[in-house]
Amino acid sequence: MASNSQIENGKILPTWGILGAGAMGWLWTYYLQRAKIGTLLLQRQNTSYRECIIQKDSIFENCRTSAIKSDNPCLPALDALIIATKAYSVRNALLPLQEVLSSKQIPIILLQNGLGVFEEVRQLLPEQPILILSTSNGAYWHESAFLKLTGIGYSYFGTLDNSVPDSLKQVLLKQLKATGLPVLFTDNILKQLWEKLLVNCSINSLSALWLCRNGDLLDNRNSKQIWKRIVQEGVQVMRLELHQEVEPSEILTFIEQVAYKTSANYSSMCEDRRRNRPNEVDYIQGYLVRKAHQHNVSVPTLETLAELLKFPENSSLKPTPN
Ligand code: KPL
Repeated sequence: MASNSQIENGKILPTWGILGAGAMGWLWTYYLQRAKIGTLLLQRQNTSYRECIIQKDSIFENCRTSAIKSDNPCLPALDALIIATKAYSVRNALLPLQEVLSSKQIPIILLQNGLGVFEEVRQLLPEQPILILSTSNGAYWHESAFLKLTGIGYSYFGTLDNSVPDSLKQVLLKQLKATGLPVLFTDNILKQLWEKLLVNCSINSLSALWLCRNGDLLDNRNSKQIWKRIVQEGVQVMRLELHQEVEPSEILTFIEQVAYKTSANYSSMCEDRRRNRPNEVDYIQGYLVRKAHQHNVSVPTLETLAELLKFPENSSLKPTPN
């Protein structure tokens, strides 16, 4: 079995795998390494390491991680595996790993925007400990040259079923907190995921359609009006899904806070549009619309957004790499 254990002062450091070398995959690689956690990037290429330049404030740092081809059957015993691919790629990215992950019972941590991925992964790996990390950290690729970290938000950590023993939750939480990023454990991660879903429905939709930074939406009368409609529609579905009261004004304030904290950021959906790449509409706006239909709730604004955001299917532009 290939070993990737890193040793410091005679102590074996924990090692986390990262599947997906996009902005969020590198952001967590960078912060985990700062917490003295070894990282192993699972990738399509066959190289033994990968590098990336990270800009934080005005400082540039080189981040280097060990790497392995993701279908390598000799995957070392990882302490956890962060899945940082786009929501629509998770299933296919996990397929070659299905056997090794379930035989070693490696805990999986999902980072995706939107909802619906947990159920897909649970179907693939019925016994696996699966956790969710819902974050509002901002990061984007600056002219494909380096990754710019643009804002720190709270990350909520939890699970949607009882597949994870408390002791394991505590160990993973401690390691996540060691990154210095604000990470909170929650017993109600579904509420956080719905709040984030409405943030993504609001910020990502408009920034992708108008090709602007998150912060540009803040002083814009049109965006405020549309956000109100999104929240009014979304909250009705959210209440029915969570069986609990939800205050629209609190969600609106949260959306504004995230837009403010990540004002320099291009949202992930805006980035996808700029590169003419597929986006996560089916897991964000589309998910909400599907749930609304199940509950017979009318969501005309969200339906229109879900249709407008069908990129690149409706575009004649050619995709550009990264
Ligand atoms: O989740 C995001 C995204 O871009 O997908 C936010 C929090 C809106 C940051 O841009």
